[in-house]
Amino acid sequence: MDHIKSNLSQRILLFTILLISVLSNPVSAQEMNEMWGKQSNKTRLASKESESVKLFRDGNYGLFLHWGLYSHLEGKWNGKTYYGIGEWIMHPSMAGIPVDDYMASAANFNPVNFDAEKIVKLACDAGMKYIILTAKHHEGFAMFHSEADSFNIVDATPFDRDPLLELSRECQRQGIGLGFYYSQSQDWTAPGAIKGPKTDKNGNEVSFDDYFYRKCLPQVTELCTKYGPISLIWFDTPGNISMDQVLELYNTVKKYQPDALISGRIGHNMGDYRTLGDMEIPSANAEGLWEACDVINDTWGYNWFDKNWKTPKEVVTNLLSTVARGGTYLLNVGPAGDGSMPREAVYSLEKAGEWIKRYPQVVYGSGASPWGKALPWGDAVVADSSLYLLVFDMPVDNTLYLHGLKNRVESMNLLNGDMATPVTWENNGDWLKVNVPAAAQGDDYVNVIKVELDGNEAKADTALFLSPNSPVKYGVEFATASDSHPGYHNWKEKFGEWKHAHFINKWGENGKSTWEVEVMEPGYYQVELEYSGEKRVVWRVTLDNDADSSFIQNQQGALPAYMFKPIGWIYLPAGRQSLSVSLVEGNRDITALRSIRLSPVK
Ligand code: JFZ
Repeated sequence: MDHIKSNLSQRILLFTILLISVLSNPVSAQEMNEMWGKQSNKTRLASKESESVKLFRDGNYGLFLHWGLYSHLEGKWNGKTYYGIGEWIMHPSMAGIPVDDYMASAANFNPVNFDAEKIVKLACDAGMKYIILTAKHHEGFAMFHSEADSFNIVDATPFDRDPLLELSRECQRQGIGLGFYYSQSQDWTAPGAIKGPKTDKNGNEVSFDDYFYRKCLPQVTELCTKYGPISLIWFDTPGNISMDQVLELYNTVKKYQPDALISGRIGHNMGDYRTLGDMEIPSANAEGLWEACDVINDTWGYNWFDKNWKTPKEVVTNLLSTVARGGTYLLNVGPAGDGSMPREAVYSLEKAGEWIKRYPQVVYGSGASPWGKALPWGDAVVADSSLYLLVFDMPVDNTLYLHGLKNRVESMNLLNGDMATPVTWENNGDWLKVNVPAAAQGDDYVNVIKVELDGNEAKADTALFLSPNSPVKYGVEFATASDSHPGYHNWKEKFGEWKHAHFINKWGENGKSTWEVEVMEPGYYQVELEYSGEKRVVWRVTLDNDADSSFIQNQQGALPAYMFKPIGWIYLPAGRQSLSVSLVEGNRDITALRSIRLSPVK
């Protein structure tokens, strides 16, 4: 992701140049910088809160549709299957389809089963509040009738309909928001664009400006003027597009659609909200307006072979985890080449939607957990002065432990639609023991317990805590690293399927990773470490605050992929403990520690 992180001094220089050059623009680079600089974007947008902001911030759940010419190729070219993200099939890292061949394949694209009414109804039934459709992806094919460029679904295929027109009408009729994805820099079939042909049809050299002013800007203008009110434009992969051009794009959208939000991937840190790395839900609460974008299987664009669907429960828990961190969940489904929605995706979305209809208060307009991170057995959100406990994995004894809630509890109820079953609880110093009724062991994906508080905003001590009846896992992002190197990386396993990890490597002589944890019940805890590396390593886990500095130490294998390995039992007394992990033997450079898991020994 180095291309995204711009070097500070370069940016200062750019700002200076742009201050002079763009003063005539409705939004100047300076204003942009101020917007993104000191204030969080939440503060900025709160002052002129638009419908789109409300939709995004309170709706909390949207449908992403990657649908294009690639969908009808469904991961296959000339009889060979390319396993990876479907919308990249043309790219040299996949099938490497020549521009002319790819463009010619449009003659066979005829998505006669596209049914905007059905798709919008599905999104509504699923509990989603807006839809974002790929108007043009990296391969340059427009899914709308574009006057600016004839490589589009109306002019280049036998399908004589404009899906964006149909979708925009249905979104308005059924009352949900609509946004468009537009690849502003990469266009693999447009001369001059990033990764596009270097010359035009006549062999003349063309520049990015040619592409930008002849195709990109006119098409974005079309999107903003031909389809009624839109909530959002989802720009992506800015590459090295200039700040001037980003401003032009930004101002063009705002000129015609002042209410529309613009994704952070427009470039140069502009845009109205942040999109996190693909397929990533952060582990700690994040401020401001942001979105996690996820996929219901492993590919954005449809592939015939990808049947790795997220279950309804996974959809629900991913959505809730995102909301509990303070974000909005955008979930992608790739419609097939005939325009239909994959049946399994429909199944998961509808089932998840039925759950959401029973518990709308924990999804819409609800806010982040006061604990700042996931809880051992699930998560928490707040809404209108109540706290909601979301139980993803109910402990076998139906008992939940919570540490550090600062508010007095007035009442607790296990919810199910309109039904509420009273829940009892016990206070024990900083700990709260919640006795969940057996009714919770039904077939619901997530149990919801409403906790009425003393009327004050929910506050909690954000210290890590160990549950006496369920395992907990804490990543190194919640630890302090000393004489070692904390880092974060993304990598692809299958092509285009991103994984993310915080890690600690480069272990010095005194290198360690230290977690401070609250222990309620003294006793033995099984310690497992998640790490990657090579050959063999020896780890030590020390109880720092113990007078005898008790520790456990053992050798384990190390592999290039992150894996959990058991280290042993450690005895933990009650109260605040400091646990340090250090590398005793092994490759000090590459051994990368990712997390610790502590399971009470019963
Ligand atoms: C991009 C596209 O290339 C991809 O095809 C899909 O549309 C996806 C939603 O977005 O891929 C990215 C862009 C940014 C990151 C990762 C994948 N990122 O910042 O981690």
